[in-house]
Amino acid sequence: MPNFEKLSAAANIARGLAMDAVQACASSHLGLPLGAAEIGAVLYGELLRHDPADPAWINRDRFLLSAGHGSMFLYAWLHLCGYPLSLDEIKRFRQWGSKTPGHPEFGHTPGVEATTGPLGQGVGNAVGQAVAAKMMAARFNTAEHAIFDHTIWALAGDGCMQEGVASEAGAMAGHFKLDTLILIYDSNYVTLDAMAVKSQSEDTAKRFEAYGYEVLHLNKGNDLVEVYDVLARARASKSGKPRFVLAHTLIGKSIPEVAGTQKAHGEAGAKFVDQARRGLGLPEEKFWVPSEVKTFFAERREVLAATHAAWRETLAAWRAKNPDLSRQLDDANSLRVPDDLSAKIPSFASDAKLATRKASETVLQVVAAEVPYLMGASADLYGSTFNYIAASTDWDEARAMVGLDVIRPADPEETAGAWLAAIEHTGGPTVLALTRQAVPMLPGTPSAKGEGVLRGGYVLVQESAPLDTILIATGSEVQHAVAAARELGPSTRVVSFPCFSRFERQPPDYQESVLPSTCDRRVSVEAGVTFGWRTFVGTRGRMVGIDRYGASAPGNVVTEAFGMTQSAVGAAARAL
Ligand SMILES: Cc1ncc(C[n+]2csc(CCOP(=O)(O)OP(=O)(O)O)c2C)c(N)n1
Ligand SMILES: [Mg+2]
Repeated sequence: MPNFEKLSAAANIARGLAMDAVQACASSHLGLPLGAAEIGAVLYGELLRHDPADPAWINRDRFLLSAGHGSMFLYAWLHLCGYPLSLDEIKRFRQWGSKTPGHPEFGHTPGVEATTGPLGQGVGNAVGQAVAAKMMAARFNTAEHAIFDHTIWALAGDGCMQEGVASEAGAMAGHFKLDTLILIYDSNYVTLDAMAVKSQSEDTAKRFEAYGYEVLHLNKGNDLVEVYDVLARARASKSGKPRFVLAHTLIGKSIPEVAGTQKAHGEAGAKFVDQARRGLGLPEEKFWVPSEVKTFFAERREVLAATHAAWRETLAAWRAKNPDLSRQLDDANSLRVPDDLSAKIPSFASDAKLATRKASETVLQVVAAEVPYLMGASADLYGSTFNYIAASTDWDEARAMVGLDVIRPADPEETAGAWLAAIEHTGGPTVLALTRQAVPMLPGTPSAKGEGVLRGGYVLVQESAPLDTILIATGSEVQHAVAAARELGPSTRVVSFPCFSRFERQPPDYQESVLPSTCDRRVSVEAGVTFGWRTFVGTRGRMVGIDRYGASAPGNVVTEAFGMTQSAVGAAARAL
């Protein structure tokens, strides 16, 4: 049995930290940290099997705060339970350069398992992590050794439950029986502007039951004994289903002037904090953590460290018995890509005329076999996209997202290069924008094209007379640029430009060698909005694109009607 007295003290200290931090910066959200303090105490004080001394322990339980606006909940508990997040960082809540930004950022703060803030998204992240947890157990556990048995916990609020993404991901977790997931719904009857009843009347627990969850009711979400009882049952359940805990809490608890109302959601309660702190028995000293709470968590850390050490022994025994699996685990963990991956990709006939989607299918079979940790998904479109990972048709919008590489290859060999680029890029996600239209094989060797894709843009057709005009294109439009260059004459260069962001990461002299600043007669061509192209064509340049919404017709009719043709590119170049 947990020591409820100590947990209760910890809950109130976490409340104090949230009050002091929000009061100090005069902004943010007090409602959730105060309302869910008992849930935090039971998780961080008792149930989570993690190791604050090693936030990267691979078999740790993960906790995701989907309701990211309540970030002080997370920071207070991470600090108290001993993650490397100092009290100074709590004092610098929401300040420039601190480890405690307004919304939790993955990779920035130790112990934060996902970037959250857009409501509902954390549920999506949690489902993804629950998939990964299932996959790790299925791939690596043996009858003798279970090295992966962690749980993904997520805390989501009313707003999260209203978001489509939470329903979509949530339903998927039910369908796939992701029993690695425990989703706690902080149902506190309040959203931002109003009482929740103004905007929702569904029976959310029934909805998740219908998705295939085991539903547990936590009626008194501020009663430590009941919180522990229900969450421990959720953890121990062998139902084989994800668990949905319907928890009722009092938003803003401990600030009576606002508790239970929408005024509790944000920082409005901050002006009553001095009185509220006295009500909790906190001393005048702000950001106060008493030694009994420090000792409680220090002792807890010892228990967790011992659990972690025992796991390490199991891991060592597992490694000794399963050298192949052991190697695979290390490869997956370091996202290793075999050195000879590109050599294994079959070459395409030089006269091939193939949709890049089709070429991608061929490449993907090799990549999936060689990179076993690759996980695939298809938006019920496998039969038309020929891949596990659905292609985006909105690549021009995706390009605007910071940290996302969008690659739009032009022919089968560029498609192979695009896959290699995506697989070797571990610094962020990559979108491959593939076409259903058959495209011809472009001039150039496979290695030049592969290398060119890695660089984001490259000279596909070199001019054979002093440079006069540069045509820059991506994807299925590169063929039109190549044809137009033939017609325009030997002073025309064609640049294939599959990935803006990769090109922008190249050294300036490489960029200059592809797009010399001395040549300002430039035309871009791409069957998408022209947004973003001005940077590369310059003020004098022209852009051939489609600045309107779509239309339906056979491919050749659409490209003709939208002017995605050799003659349109030629005309734009002549008009410069
Ligand atoms: C997708 C999205 N829409 C709107 C917001 C703005 N927003 C932040 S918190 C919030 C209300 C959330 O209500 P609830 O989840 O019940 O949180 P509580 O008030 O209980 O803390 C809103 C609308 C957001 N962060 N994300
Ligand atoms: Mg709410």
